[in-house]
Amino acid sequence: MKLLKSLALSTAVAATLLAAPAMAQERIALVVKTLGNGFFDAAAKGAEEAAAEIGGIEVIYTGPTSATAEGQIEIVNSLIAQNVDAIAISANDPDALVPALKKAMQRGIKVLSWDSGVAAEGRQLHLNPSDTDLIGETIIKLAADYLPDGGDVAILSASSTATNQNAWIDAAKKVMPEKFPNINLVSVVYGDDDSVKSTNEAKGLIASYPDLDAIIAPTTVGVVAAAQVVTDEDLIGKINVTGLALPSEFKQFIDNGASQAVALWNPIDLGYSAVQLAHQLIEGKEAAPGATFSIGKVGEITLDDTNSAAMAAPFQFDKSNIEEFSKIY
Ligand code: RAM
Repeated sequence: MKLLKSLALSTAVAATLLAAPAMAQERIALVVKTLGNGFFDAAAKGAEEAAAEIGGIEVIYTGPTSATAEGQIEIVNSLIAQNVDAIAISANDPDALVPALKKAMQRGIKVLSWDSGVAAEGRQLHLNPSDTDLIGETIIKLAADYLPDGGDVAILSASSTATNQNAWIDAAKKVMPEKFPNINLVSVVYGDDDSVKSTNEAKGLIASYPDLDAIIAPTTVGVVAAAQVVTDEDLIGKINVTGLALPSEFKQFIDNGASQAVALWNPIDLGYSAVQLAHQLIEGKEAAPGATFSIGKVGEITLDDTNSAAMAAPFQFDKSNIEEFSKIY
């Protein structure tokens, strides 16, 4: 009997020990520009996939209700208080987050930015979705492809401090004179990745520029708002809406003709890669120029001299393939 009891006990102990590795040992916070954005929800799905694949990881998916640096600073401070193991952030501002993120790093928390970067002193590494110059060229080309004789285009961006959109817009402006000399950029406005503000900004552009041929929105929130305005104002066929769009949210505007084509990378893979990178930093891998990191099923990246790297080239979506991609993200 005694033997049986101790056998039962040791079996219970063994079971607990076996179960232990499945318990979360690493807590990785995925901090996004704003909650309620389908792009970030897709990234969070990928983050969970990576956590399940690696094992022993808890993903804390969080972000402010509007796309501001202030909201993100509050969140970062609370993550420091919770002593998470890593913070992976898509930043609303390259500089404003630096002091809070530096504090996190001083406390031993690993910090990386992804999607929208923070300045180099505020993070250990940054993961771009794609090459910045390539995205800049892509967003102009998407409009130019349907304007053989040239024309007037306007950009409806996210927030005016968003690192990623600002870098893409700069890259677009840089490539225009040489590669798209007959495309005229008349205005850049900011919808803050907020549907209502983006809708109002799109309406404002249309009212101010009656000859506008295309609206380019390099934001998944802005592009939907602009296409809805063009649809509602009966401007399909006159103004082509394009930019970076999530196929599941945007398919209806390819179907109704408000847009000819848009582009994006895989947001699920982006969130997945962010967690893969955070995990390796937690495990002690050093981020330094030239270092190669594995990003699991997505492949591998090598850090450049600013400790940044890019994931993959954007895909283009049009009538021929948006249906298929809309089922994925
Ligand atoms: C919005 C966000 C995000 C950007 C995409 C394309 O969802 O601004 O940062 O990468 O659009």
